[in-house]
Amino acid sequence: MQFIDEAIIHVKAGDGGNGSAAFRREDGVPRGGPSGGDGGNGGSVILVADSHLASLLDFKYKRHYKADRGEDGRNKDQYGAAGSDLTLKVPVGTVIYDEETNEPIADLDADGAQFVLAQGGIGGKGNIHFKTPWNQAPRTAEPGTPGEEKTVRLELKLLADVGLLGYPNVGKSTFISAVSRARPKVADYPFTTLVPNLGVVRLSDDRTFVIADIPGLIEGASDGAGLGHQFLRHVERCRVLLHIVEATFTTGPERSPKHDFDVINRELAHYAPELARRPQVVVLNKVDAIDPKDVEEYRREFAEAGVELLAMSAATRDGTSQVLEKLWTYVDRR
Ligand SMILES: Nc1nc2c(ncn2[C@@H]2O[C@H](COP(=O)(O)OP(=O)(O)OP(=O)(O)O)[C@@H](O)[C@H]2O)c(=O)[nH]1
Ligand SMILES: [Mg+2]
Repeated sequence: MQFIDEAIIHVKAGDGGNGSAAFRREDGVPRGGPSGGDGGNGGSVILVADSHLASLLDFKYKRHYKADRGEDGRNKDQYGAAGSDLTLKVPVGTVIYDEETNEPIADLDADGAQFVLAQGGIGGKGNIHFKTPWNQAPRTAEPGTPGEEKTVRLELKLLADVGLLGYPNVGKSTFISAVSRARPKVADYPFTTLVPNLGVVRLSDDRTFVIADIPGLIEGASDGAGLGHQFLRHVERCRVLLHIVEATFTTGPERSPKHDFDVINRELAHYAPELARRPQVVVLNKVDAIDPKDVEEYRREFAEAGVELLAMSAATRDGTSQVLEKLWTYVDRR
């Protein structure tokens, strides 16, 4: 299934129906009084978060949404029926932005959370309401008010406790496969992962958390290099980032764990300074394939910069449980 995490839609709530300005016409009632009923209220456009949805795909193909108008009021005191609301399901974690001002309007971050995106118009009053002792035959009836109309941007920001961060090919997907039941594609080339994946880690019955695997970042990602950095939105809500570096370097001669670490942190700061300040657990992966002496060398280099470097092999799972325990110390600060 295609993963779409951004969409712009236009919504229009139903207008209120007009009130009626009718008069009674009955045998034996020579000058019947006012009998025009009220217009019905227009339907609203409502967004509801639904955990069964994983992407904003539906909104890529259909962009205009309109709720029903309220019926007009009629003769014989009949009220117009209200227009039905239009309910649109969105994935949990959808944030709604005003397309013009770019201001966030709502964040549907829990299953079942609702938001009235466009309020239906109010039905106009019929002339039955305007009869007074000095005006027995009012011709006044109110028109319905228009339903709200707006253009909004929907953005899906996945809900995960831990976000994976790192260059392409360092073993992010291998790690999430090793520690959860998620099975993203793993391959020996960069940009294997094209869309985010979530995995649930179960340390024990009451210690579970969610990890988000996202596509790799490279130098210049903030200017669109590689797959760009827009996927970082999916780690924005994470409490802690697991920054994976590696030292076998199939992808570039100038690379080193510390070089990669610094580059990714620069890209992170370009994307959002706030995200760059999020706690990071840093781990050297693929230690099965390098000399243990090198591991110690890298540790020292990171320690000089004040960063603790863990070590693991996602392939053999050596060291992965220490990484998970370390992550848990950040996740468990609820
Ligand atoms: N020797 C060794 N190879 C590993 C280890 N972890 C991952 N690999 C290999 O490294 C390659 C890349 O692994 P992925 O998990 O796809 O890497 P990724 O970071 O998800 O890559 P992108 O999705 O492209 O960003 C694959 O060939 C893996 O088999 C490890 O611990 N040791
Ligand atoms: Mg991957």
